[in-house]
Amino acid sequence: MRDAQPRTVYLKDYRVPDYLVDSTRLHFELQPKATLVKSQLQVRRNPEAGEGLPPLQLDGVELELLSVSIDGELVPASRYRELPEGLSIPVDKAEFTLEIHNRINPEENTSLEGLYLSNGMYCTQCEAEGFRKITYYPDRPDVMSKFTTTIVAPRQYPVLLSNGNEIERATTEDGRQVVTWEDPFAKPAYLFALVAGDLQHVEDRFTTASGREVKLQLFTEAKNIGKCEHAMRSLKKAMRWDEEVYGREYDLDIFMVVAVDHFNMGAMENKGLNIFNSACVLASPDTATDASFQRIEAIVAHEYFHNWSGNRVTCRDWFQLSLKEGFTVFRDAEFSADMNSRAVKRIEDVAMLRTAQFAEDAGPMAHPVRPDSYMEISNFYTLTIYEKGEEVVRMIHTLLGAAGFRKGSDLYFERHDGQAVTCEDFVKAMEDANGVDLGQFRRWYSQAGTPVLNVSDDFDAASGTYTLTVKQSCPATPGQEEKLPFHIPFALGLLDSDGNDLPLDAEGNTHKVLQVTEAEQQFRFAGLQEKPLPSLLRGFSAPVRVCYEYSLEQLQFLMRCDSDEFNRWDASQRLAFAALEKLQADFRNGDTLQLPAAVIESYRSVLQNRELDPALVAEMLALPSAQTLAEQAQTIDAEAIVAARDFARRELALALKDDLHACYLRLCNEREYSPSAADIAERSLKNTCLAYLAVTQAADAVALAEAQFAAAANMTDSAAALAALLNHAADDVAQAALQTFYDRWQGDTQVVELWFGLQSSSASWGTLGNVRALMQHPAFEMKNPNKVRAVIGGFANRNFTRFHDTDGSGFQFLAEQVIALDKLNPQIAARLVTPITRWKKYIPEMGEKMRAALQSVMDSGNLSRDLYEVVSKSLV
Ligand code: B3K
Ligand code: ZN
Repeated sequence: MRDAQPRTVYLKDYRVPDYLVDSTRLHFELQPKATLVKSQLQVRRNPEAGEGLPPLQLDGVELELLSVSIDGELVPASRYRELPEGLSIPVDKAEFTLEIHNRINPEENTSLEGLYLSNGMYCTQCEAEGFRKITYYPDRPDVMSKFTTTIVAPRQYPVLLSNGNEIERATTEDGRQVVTWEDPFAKPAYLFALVAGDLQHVEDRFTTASGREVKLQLFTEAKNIGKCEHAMRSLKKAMRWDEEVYGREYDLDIFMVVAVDHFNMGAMENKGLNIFNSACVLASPDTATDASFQRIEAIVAHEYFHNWSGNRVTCRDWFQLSLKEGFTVFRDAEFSADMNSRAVKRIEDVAMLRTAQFAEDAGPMAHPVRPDSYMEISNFYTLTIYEKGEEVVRMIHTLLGAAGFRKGSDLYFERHDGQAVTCEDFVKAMEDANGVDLGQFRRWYSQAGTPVLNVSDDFDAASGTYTLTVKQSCPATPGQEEKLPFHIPFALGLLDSDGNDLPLDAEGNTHKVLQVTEAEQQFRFAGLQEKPLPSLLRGFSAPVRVCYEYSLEQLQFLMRCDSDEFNRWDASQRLAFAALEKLQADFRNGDTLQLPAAVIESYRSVLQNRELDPALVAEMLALPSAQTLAEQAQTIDAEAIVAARDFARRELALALKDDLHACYLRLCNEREYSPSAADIAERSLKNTCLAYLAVTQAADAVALAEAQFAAAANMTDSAAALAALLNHAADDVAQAALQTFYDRWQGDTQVVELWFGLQSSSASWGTLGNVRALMQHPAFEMKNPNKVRAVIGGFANRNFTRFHDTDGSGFQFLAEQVIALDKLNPQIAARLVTPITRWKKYIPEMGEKMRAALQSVMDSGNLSRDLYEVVSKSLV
């Protein structure tokens, strides 16, 4: 647990490492409570670090030190110093072999960082600073070393894995297995991995573009062996895509993936041995929803892509995290767009960015894509680093074009292969390969906050000139009062009154990317017959908010005619947002709520549009989530948001009942399940219709949900029907469905997680009492992050209605759970506390209740560094 005031680490203090480690030999004797770790490091003074021989500083946390030797000589304990989080060893030569023996306790390790046990299987998680929980080491990404790993384990762990290639296998006299792995690529310790367990595997092969054969293996517990096919297929697609789009081939002879149940995040890109949260790799049609299928495809690809963007070229320090994460998310997003519907992928990503990343940017933990400081790096695996970081890379792609971007990425990989580098090196490679200046663009890396573009226009009929005035600003964020103007690629089109795109230049281009670089700028378009309608920020070409006064008619027109599918959706969101804002105001004033007929008719025409991709129709029909509305509000009045949204949803459902029903029936089919984009799109629209119909609570609508629940041949349909019943059927019907579902799936970990999540996130079913009861369920486990995320996270993040109950009980509940969790798993506790850190944005009576809950976390005392950082920064 933490010192009184945890230290803050600053980017400006970065120094190259004093010593380098040319090779690392690790030897593990696995025991649940007392694993013996022996490490042998070839250490060398870093010639770039200056003169003299300073003491060797090693990181180490929660380790039992047994011995230290240098060149075979035991160093007496009186010579070295044990520090609170490491070891300081005096050095008198520039090159030496350091040998350290220490013991660790994997069974007690509930932080899931370092070496730990998950369902009896040993596994590791070392990023960012978990290796120091395994042995003393210079645990920083700019120390890259060649690792050889020997694992000794009893027979009940027949599978013993580490990075690279297996080079030796033997049995000890007492019958234990000994396996040695060697990774030919130098890597930082955060990419080290070890797995030992009684696992089965599926195997496949991939032939690279240059004709090398790679063995692909996916390991899991025997009961899950039938759930590996989709991930394996996704892996092969990703390997091919990276060759075709980036010219990147895989570099080892074997690529392994292991599924584990206890995991803090989605997955980890350890060299040659990716470790996955089971929920992000295992799927079968009857147990996984479409969303899971797509998430698995994306995450398998993401981790695979890291082999180049992260492993071959890694980060110099953790301030550069977005170098690998932003770039790799961009790579996986483009991969998913190529494999599925591009527009729908973009809509999903932007909806998430706007809801969650914009909120982060406006909250107490706001930070730039390349932060300047942190207390605990685990707190910086954020939406800003990942998703806004992605947007920054995407903007470079937009500015340079696909071919220019590829030239830049080729140069980046060639120039920096085998190095630990910075975001600056990435931008420089892009500049050098294209002969462009991205000087001002770099502000995206250093300035936090979401820029706002205020757009107004004017048409001079006499000269046929249309003028757009764009003003940019960016709100203050912690530590950054004033912002300089950003370089914003602002894509747009202009529509004539027939809905056609107008030519925007002499070449007749109808799509243009304006370079917004000043605080205020004007752009002129000449030779127009009539005032055009602007379609702004097409494809969401920059992570900004655009304010432009569209009329209801103009939005309806864009929803119908815009050639940019993303902006059609965006117009639907603007239209819904305006309507919901009015309803919120009426609710607050005690006025009668009314949804204008014109709004209802816009939805009807979307629903009746048979030309559009059904997935796009589903996205356009869905009202912005309560979380999105909260993010967009000046001051959050949760009660008004819920009242307005529930009212609008019900009005739409009642008015469109017949269309919804017809659409639902049209999309029902008996086809065998496939996670293809076309089939997913149809299920998405069908289940959107079902959810709307259920809102009416009419007997025939509930019967429809019951029938779908009974007959569903895949998990997408089954879960959608169960959700509809939980939200809108009578309690006894919902209860019976829950029981049937549990009886059928209780043996399946992933489905039970889904079952938990559906309940805790249901506005009707997920009452605080029911959520507390779920935590008593035998399948709930506080030490398992997936269960915590499903039950507690489902309630706090996805059950807006109940979590924001006006008595504040939801906030107190969250505070209690966060305090309890912090003792087990600080990373998860620090993440889970987020909803109550945004208290300043709420109306005072609710904000105060949230703040009090947050204060009670602080007052509970002895917080982990992770939780302390978030809570202390949020109470300011
Ligand atoms: N790089 C890992 C994240 C590690 C998080 C450690 N707290 C997964 C990923 O982004 O691919
Ligand atoms: Zn990643």
